Amino acid sequence: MNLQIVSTTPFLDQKPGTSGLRKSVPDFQQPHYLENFIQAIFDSLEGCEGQTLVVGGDGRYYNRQAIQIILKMAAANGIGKIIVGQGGILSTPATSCLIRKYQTFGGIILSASHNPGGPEGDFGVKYNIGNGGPAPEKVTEAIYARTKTITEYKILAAGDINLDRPGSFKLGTMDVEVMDSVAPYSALMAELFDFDRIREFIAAGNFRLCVDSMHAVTGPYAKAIFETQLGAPAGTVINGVPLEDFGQGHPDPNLVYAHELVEILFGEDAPDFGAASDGDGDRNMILGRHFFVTPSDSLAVLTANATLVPGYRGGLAGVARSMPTSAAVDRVAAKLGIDCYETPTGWKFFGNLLDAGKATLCGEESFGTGSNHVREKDGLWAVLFWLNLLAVTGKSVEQLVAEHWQTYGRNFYSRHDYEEVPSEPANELMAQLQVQLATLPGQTLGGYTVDYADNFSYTDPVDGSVSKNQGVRIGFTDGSRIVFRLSGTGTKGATLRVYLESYEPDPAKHGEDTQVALGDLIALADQVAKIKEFTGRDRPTVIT
Ligand code: VG1
Ligand code: CO
Repeated sequence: MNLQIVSTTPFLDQKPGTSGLRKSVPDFQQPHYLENFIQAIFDSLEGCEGQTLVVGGDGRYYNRQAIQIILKMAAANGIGKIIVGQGGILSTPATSCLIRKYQTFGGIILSASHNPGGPEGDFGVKYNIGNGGPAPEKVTEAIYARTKTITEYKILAAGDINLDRPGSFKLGTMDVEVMDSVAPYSALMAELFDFDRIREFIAAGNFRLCVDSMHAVTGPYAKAIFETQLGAPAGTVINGVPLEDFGQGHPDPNLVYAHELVEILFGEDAPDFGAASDGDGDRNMILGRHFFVTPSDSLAVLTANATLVPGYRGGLAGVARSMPTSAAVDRVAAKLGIDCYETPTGWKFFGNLLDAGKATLCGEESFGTGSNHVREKDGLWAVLFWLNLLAVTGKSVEQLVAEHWQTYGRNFYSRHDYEEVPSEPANELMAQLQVQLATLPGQTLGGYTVDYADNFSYTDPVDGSVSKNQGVRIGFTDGSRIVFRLSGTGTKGATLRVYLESYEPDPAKHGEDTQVALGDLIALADQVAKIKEFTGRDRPTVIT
């Protein structure tokens, strides 16, 4: 075995963000950059020698090269076995599925999710623990600490492994198993959802659907599930071939970036149902004919109707949502008499709740929904959940949502993102907001009276760990809310996210345009946070 020990010096910018380490491809291609971070992972994992890890990525540029490096480093670090997706492809939820199915020690996911890819795009590395979910903060902090003191890494001098067909290989003493990327995941979906019912519903011919994989990882999964297993016509899945640069697109399933799908669903002779997923397959956007479902509403509708789906027929233990996600699901939980947890942004905070059986469904406003079937959010799972509901109820997407609002009232909701703002003014904006917090409660601003103002702090109910400074919240006495936070996934400057929410019980007003309904709060957000002044921007880059 030709083991090499390579001297290196630390990079001081390897702090994982909301979802792993994300940097530009040129950053990752610097000599030793990827290797340092991977060695820091191995050094921080106690007892990983001889164990099995899952490795895969979303197929973006540098995925293949990175996997070969990781395989050789794993072999040099005494890992027992690596399970890798064919072609190096594994969606994030499929990786979680494999970690759980084979009870591996953990896994490494190569993705920068919805960030654009290509030689000048972004790349990312995320470590997942043995429950299949993102490493909690204590693990990512240990990895980061190690990156700051690293002096060497270990790698095997060996040829590349052929990842393009399933098979078993040896790398030094380590086993490598290249596995079909789709089959274990699609088998899990078939357990949760009524595939026969959905197949009959599609075959009946009165229902058309379109699924946009945005040239990212879900293409092979979506084709296998929707076209082959559920019998939807060929061509149902668009942009279904994963490309290293995502066809120069931005694989973020929202109204702005998934415009091709949006034009189809809002065009003439539109299909009944549309869905898109992101770079690594954990996000979803749900559309009906001429109708957009906000992710917060989607979580609420799935929760309210969960018992119509085989996998959740027995009811839900509880639900969880990230703090900036609208309170629509809270109203459903209250009616069902189940617990509703509010966590910081990022899927890693749901892990303990899912493991402890406190929550069954979880969701984030950022187009993420999932359940206890894996420990990641899961884009195609959400699409199948909706299809199952449509097949069982025979209702349209719009009908299901409108009826939901009639029962529970409507939480108007929108997120305004100001992307690539220089970091310094963005930090100043947050700092001056923080200073105001103590004096805001009781004040009347633009007709709204401030009920509470704080910086969200979360105490995990399972292990007691505390996560502070998770976003500034200003709540008003009528239940409206504005939340401000800086993104932890961007790679250029800072991204300010402003989350706006108001509650409308009156069905006569449910048809109003969201930006109009939230107009006063939008103006108020600018007044309180001085967004235009600090960012120098007239309007957000992206509104979802
Ligand atoms: C964003 C979203 C957050 C999500 C995270 C990872 O984080 O807001 O809800 O969990 O991305 O999703 P931030 O810190 O930029 O707001 V993914 O699909 O990029 O792994
Ligand atoms: Co993602």
